[in-house]
Amino acid sequence: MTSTATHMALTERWAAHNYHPLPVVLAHGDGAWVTDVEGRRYLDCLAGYSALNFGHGHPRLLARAQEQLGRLTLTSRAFYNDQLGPFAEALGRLVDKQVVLPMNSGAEAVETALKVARKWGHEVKDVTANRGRIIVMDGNFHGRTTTIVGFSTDPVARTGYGPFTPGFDIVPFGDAAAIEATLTDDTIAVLVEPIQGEAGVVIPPEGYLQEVRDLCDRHGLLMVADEIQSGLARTGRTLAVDHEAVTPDIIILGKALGGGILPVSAIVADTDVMDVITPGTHGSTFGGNPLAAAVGHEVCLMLATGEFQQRAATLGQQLGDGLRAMEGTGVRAVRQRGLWAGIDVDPALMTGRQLSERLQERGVLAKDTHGSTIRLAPPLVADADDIDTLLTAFAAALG
Ligand code: IF1
Repeated sequence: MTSTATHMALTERWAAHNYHPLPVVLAHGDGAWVTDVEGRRYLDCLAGYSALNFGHGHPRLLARAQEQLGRLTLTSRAFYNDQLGPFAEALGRLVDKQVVLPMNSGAEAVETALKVARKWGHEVKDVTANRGRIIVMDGNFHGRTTTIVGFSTDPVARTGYGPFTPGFDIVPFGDAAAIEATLTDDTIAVLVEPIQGEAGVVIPPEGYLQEVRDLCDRHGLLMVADEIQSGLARTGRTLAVDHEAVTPDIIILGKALGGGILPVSAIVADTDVMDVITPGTHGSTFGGNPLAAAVGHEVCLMLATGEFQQRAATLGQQLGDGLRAMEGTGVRAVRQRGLWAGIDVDPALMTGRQLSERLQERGVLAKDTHGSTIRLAPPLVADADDIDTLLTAFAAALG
């Protein structure tokens, strides 16, 4: 069966569940652009949900991966490999943390952060074993495991998957006082996306992250930042928390850490937190494998120059200015930080899904988050002409 026929068969199956992926079958990627099986080119403004910050097939990342493919790709955690050390050192230096615990998917890294926080709560904060509680945010998205969807506030993500893991309290995002009002003696951590991606690039009030940091210090809680989507230059800084100069206790990374080539995730922290994980009490088959470590190392070296952070800031300003100029003509709200934007369009005009279809017709691939909100996240290797192309297509799609 051809790939298109397979796609059509899947599309029919999914349609029965009212799930309709965009009718496009991609075959080739090149920088910020992709080509479908019919040879049509699109500007990729989903970018793997920010896993493709460096674009499709970045030559430096491909070269590093291809070199490592021929050397050593997997050893298991029982044996050390010569790529893991340089990766951990470069990542720790990039985000100013002492210890790196490498995993594979983002959800695995989030689960690892939850385990570390719980063990820290019991062994360091002296909360009774199995009673530690973690505060999470309304509108959160941290992955798809049953523990994680158990504290989701999206019925689509969680319905039918119970029973769920206990020990989580949900508060409104952006409201530090709500955290203060909810915490108890058993609270051990606050888990927050510095900017909520799936919720529609929701940026909290200025100073919120500092307020969370301060209340965690006051109450002896761990501040855990999920930077899987917001991190690694997407918002114009290495991490989204850098916009407030806030230092979380645990930083969760993924997506772009794998260079758009393979799954690489990690949690980073200092020894006072990470040392609760003793050798052999956590791990995974592929976590820290030499191929992932080689690519992750190259990603960290590329981010160390600040080039991609600057690109995201400059191109993001161009994107944001262009989108804000459309406010009042179909655009109701624009939330933008770096090369990452959430746009609410007038529901009377069209849904986010309809807008993504109209953008596809005009050579731009993007994905709605919900209702009449669409997220734009081009690869950071896009250029000013690409952003102009995007803005022109966006204005035409609204017309
Ligand atoms: C899907 C959403 C985005 C994430 C944050 C952890 C993870 C994600 C902040 C888990 C993953 C992906 C998952 C993918 C679609 C996409 C997504 F729509 F689901 F919510 F980006 F917004 N923390 N997000 O954004 O990482 O295990 O996937 O590697 O599941 O539909 P993962």
